Amino acid sequence: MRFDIITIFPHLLDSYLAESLLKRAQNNNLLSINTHDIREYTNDPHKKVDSTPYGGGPGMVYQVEPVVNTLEAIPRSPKNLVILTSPRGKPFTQKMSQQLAKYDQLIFVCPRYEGIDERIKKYIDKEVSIGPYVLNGGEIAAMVMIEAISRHIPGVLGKASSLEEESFSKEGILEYPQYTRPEVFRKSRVPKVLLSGNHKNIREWRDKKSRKTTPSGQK
Ligand code: 6GU
Repeated sequence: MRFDIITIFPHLLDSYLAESLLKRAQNNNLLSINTHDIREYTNDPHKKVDSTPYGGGPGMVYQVEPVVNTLEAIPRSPKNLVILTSPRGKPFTQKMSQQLAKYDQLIFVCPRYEGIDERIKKYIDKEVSIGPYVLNGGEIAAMVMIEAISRHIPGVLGKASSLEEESFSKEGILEYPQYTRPEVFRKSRVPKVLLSGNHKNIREWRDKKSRKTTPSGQK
């Protein structure tokens, strides 16, 4: 699967990509993440990519031309989708992450400042938000989505079973609480049932706990 990120800060995510599981996934050719600097696609001698809004008002607005130039320079896979990151978009959910994982290529357009010239919409397939708050730019939002989507690509997670048992993926129910060594930490004990060796009881306990920890609205 191929991801493309259109941004004025192509290096913003470098350290994350160099350290995370996504690095290994890229080395194993399971996915590729490509950043594209909008400033490289402007005809402006000062590499300006934004301007003041028509009609007045505060802030700056991304110009449509350099963004479209960037978009058009990206090679397209047959099954691709262009996503605009925006607090006005459709809420990103686990379900959406599964649907988006079916594409060969996702291209994220990440505006900063006050936003982007509305005429970009002609080139956008889907507008997505990662939550009800406003970020300075869409780059981190794109990374959040890429990370959630990548987990559905076979081989990205270490063990196939980690996704199966993981939060949300089983009927949208969150994972049960986990414990490991030591048995006692500062008087705080591991629940007895987990030390009992009784697998039926353990399964029932985990099932009860995972239902309890799933926030309503996510069940
Ligand atoms: Cl996708 N972008 C921005 N700029 N702010 C957001 C967002 C996206 N999702 C929530 N807030």
